[in-house]
Amino acid sequence: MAISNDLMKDLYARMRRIRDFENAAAKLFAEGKVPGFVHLYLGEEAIAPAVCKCLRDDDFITSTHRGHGHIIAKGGDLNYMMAELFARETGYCKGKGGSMHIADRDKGILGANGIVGAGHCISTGAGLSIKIRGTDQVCVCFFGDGSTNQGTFHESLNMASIWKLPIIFVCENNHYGISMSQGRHQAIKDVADRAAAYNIPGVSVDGNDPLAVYEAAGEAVARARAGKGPTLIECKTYRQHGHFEGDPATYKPKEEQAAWMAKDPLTLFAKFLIDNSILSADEIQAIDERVQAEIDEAIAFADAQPLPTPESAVVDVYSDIVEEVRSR
Ligand SMILES: Cc1ncc(C[n+]2csc(CCOP(=O)(O)OP(=O)(O)O)c2C)c(N)n1
Ligand SMILES: [Mg+2]
Repeated sequence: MAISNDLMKDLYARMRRIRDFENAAAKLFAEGKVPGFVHLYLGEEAIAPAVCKCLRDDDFITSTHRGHGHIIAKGGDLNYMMAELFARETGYCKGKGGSMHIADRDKGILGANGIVGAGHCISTGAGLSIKIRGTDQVCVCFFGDGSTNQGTFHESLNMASIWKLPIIFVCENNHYGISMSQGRHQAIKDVADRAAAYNIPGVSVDGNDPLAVYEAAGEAVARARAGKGPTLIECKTYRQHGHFEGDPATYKPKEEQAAWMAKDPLTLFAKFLIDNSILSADEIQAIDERVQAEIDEAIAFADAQPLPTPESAVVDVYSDIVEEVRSR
């Protein structure tokens, strides 16, 4: 698939936006400005932007506990995201959900999720809804290597395969589930091998190379839109920080960390763009400065927002549908 220079520039900007948002979140968490748990996408920035570049606005994504990158890549609003991290009234969940529950239905973002493996089922539901409604939308399901040991993964791939649902299952294999390395939690090296059990295509790509991810995702999206069913894409990558902010990650071998840091997706892609005369170093710097200004603005916005009132703790406790049924 041809990849234009404009697309590559936009990919870089999206990756940079995630990198800067996450670095800011790490700093703000350390300063005590962000309550609750924060799981960062640092090191995995090549994946969600490349996949979401293949999507339309009316397509869906499901996310995980490590969701900031997915949400930013699908066009989530940085101000409302940051306000949610600050637990403020104007945040995406009115300050009640925090990092792990950000959703934006208008943008097809069906939600980050603290329940490992829940996204597989939500995507399968979204895929079934698309099929029943007869549209040509697709749904991307982002998930980690650890979650592929959950029953939900196997049940969802089975149903998606037999019903030919328009889903792209994107495994972000960062080689860890919390502190447990992939070699200790499953007896396979390539998660993509699991596609064979469900008779769907399974591909394994370098998850630190946005162009490789874009290529695989483009094919899978076209297949899903054409009614040919789901694909499993495994993106090999690495979680540069601990499982959550505050986890010192002493279980990660130093050589392993160093080897993956040398494959940092932002550094490599910037070098690729410069080496191939797609962007100059000055143009990269201009993008970096523009993105940093966006992040600074989001932090200033969040900081200026009010905290939720104590009374609001009992509002929106049930979903709209429950309220609606009750009022009948
Ligand atoms: C159903 C469920 N079981 C266990 C947990 C605890 N837990 C949180 S994250 C995690 C590991 C997830 O690993 P992976 O799917 O590889 O995602 P990663 O954190 O590496 O992105 C676990 C076991 C949970 N949140 N939900
Ligand atoms: Mg993992």
